[in-house]
Amino acid sequence: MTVPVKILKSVCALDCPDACALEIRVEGERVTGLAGAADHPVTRGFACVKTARYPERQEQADRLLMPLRRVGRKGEGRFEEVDWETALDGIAARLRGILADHGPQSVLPYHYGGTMGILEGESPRAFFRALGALELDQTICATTGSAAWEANYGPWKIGTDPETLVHARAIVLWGINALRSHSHLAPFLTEARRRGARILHIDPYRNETSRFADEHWQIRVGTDAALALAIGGALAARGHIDRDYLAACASGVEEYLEACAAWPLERAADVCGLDAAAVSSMVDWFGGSESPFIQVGYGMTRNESGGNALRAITLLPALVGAWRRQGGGACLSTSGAFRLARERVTAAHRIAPGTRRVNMVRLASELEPGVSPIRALFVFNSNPAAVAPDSARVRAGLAREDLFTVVLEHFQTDTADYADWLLPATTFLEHADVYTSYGHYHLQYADPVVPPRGQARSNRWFFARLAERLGLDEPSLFLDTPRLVEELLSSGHPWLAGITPERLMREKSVRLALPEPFLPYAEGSHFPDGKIRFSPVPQQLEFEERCSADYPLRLISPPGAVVVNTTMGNVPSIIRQAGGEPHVIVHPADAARAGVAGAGRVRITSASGSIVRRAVESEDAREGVVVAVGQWWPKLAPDRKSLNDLTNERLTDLGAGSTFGNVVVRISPA
Ligand SMILES: Nc1nc2c(c(=O)[nH]1)N[C@H]1C(S)=C(S)[C@@H](COP(=O)(O)OP(=O)(O)OC[C@H]3O[C@@H](n4cnc5c(=O)[nH]c(N)nc54)[C@H](O)[C@@H]3O)O[C@H]1N2
Ligand SMILES: Nc1nc2c(c(=O)[nH]1)N[C@H]1C(S)=C(S)[C@@H](COP(=O)(O)OP(=O)(O)OC[C@H]3O[C@@H](n4cnc5c(=O)[nH]c(N)nc54)[C@H](O)[C@@H]3O)O[C@H]1N2
Ligand SMILES: [Mo]
Repeated sequence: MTVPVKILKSVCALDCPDACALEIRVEGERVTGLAGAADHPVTRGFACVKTARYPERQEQADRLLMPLRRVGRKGEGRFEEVDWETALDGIAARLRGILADHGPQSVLPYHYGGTMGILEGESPRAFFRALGALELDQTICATTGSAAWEANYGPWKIGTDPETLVHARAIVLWGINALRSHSHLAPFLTEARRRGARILHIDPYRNETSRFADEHWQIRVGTDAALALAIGGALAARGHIDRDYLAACASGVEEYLEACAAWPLERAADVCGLDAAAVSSMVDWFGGSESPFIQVGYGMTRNESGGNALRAITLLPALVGAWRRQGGGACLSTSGAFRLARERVTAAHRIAPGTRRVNMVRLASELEPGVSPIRALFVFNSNPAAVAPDSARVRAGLAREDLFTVVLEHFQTDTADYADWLLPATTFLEHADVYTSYGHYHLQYADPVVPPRGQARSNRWFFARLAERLGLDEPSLFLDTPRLVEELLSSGHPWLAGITPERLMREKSVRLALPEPFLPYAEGSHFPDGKIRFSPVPQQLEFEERCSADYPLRLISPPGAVVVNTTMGNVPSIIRQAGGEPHVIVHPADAARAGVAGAGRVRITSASGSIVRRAVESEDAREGVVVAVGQWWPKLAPDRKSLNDLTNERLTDLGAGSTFGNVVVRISPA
């Protein structure tokens, strides 16, 4: 008998700016293929290397299919299968006890970017708010960039429409490996180049984007603000700035230009480790272009000066009036254009006065044995035992017998090993959701394309059933999908005009009703006075965490090519493609100095911990910089340790964000 084959529409839920429209091949109830939707203006018919492997992940034999109850020691990862009634009753009973003994401020939800879907990603917040639990500040990735952007341009992160980049003529990819982490930008960049654009990449890690670009500057980590201030000063000195635009649309420019004077090009080039002549000619190229454009990434903000750096860089297009022209300007994120009424599905009004906020970067300290007031932890859409800073201490906290931990997952991750209850979650192919994007302006909706495997259930289903058992009365927890979509679309914002729930659920992808042409800052900022803020002037900050004789190298950890954070990290074909084990790139001169030239595996040590990794010697890493490529499941690494055993809880200059790119280390023979 032949099994019927269907091609069904979906949306990639992985944490990536591209939020691709997908076509999923389904045979019976199995997912057997996946392609990028040809009719989506940004996806354009191709899926990236990671998403292309999702069918394998979806059908993998080790997917969690039944609720599990811990039988071993904490962290040992031994469980027994139970049914959902038993799991829900058991969790409700223990939680009631914790609430009675310690109150709701002993309960912490921990969740991040497992899915970009709003219903599965954000709506569970309503459960915790109805309970009166701790509020999680989601600082691990984007708050430094957000705070920096919004300090310049006012509320809501938006930027140049990527679909208009074909009109840009001077393109700077600054601190972003766009070909890897935002790969659907590539066709627009290629077309812009065909029409005459040049592309400059600024990154301490020479990667596929450097090779794609016309020019690459291998800048010293964390010195971008100095470079941007120097460029700003030179643009002014050479008459490239748009005085009319600045007079009408900006404030603090005089103060800014005075500060730039402290950064002559030669001084900046020296601090940044760049060629002064190249920087000088860039100033005329960028300043003389009709439509200069800068794409920035979050990766370069993950250090002590990251917020100031992002501010300094993204003021440059304003200085030359680039926002007035199609394709000109800058982009960090497009996410602020999606003016959904998220507060109505997350019960924002129920955050009680006096609720304590927990910075997720500080999870290790928050769970500290002996002192932590946290007694119950719910983890979903995240893998903190691997991705949170100072992860050995995170795992010590997770190992506490007095911490009740519930994990909702697809697989038995390192975090899942520490669960008291490990619950099988649905994938984006098995549940409905609404998707915004941080790299384009199309709102999307996806229905499930297959039924859940085994007993997998959605996050939403789980929290609604638990809420019933606890007698929580928050109505949004019990709404069905069409009603939640209706709530989300009910903000009345003009950019959602004409997008009804029926239309979104029928058409699946709908472009926001943005003005045409979309020139978001052509008339100034979104502050009440409409001015783009050059003051307080961004500064090049000195790092407190300095290289020393003990720790002479700086470690950065940009995204891997074939994984997304740790998602996909247990897919066999992905592990093969990633080289079988995690690696770091070390400059040959650094390897020689450390006595590890040709060593294969090396030990990497920071003040927080020590791990062993395969070393690849290459000038793709700037001298003085160790590049750890991508995250890995700790238990699948040769020493079963996390890259984040090396990182720490230090916060950034703006937005209280993570400093994964800040750590100083040494390497030595393994
Ligand atoms: N393939 C893949 N794609 C991903 C992800 C993934 O894990 N894998 N992760 C997703 C997620 S969660 C996010 S937040 C985004 C992240 O993506 P972004 O941060 O937007 O972009 P990245 O590609 O990480 O670019 C960061 C680049 O900055 C460089 N960098 C580090 N420090 C500095 C510095 O001080 N100055 C300068 N100029 N450059 C610096 C790094 O070497 C890296 O190449 O990507 C998403 N996309
Ligand atoms: N050293 C270092 N550490 C970093 C970074 C770095 O650059 N360097 N980057 C940081 C960044 S940018 C980010 S965004 C974070 C990412 O950290 P996380 O957001 O924790 O991302 P993942 O590690 O991919 O873990 C997501 C988990 O969610 C699960 N999941 C996916 N979909 C669903 C679902 O629908 N329901 C449930 N219940 N689970 C689901 C996946 O199986 C996966 O195990 O890591 C940070 N950590
Ligand atoms: Mo991220």
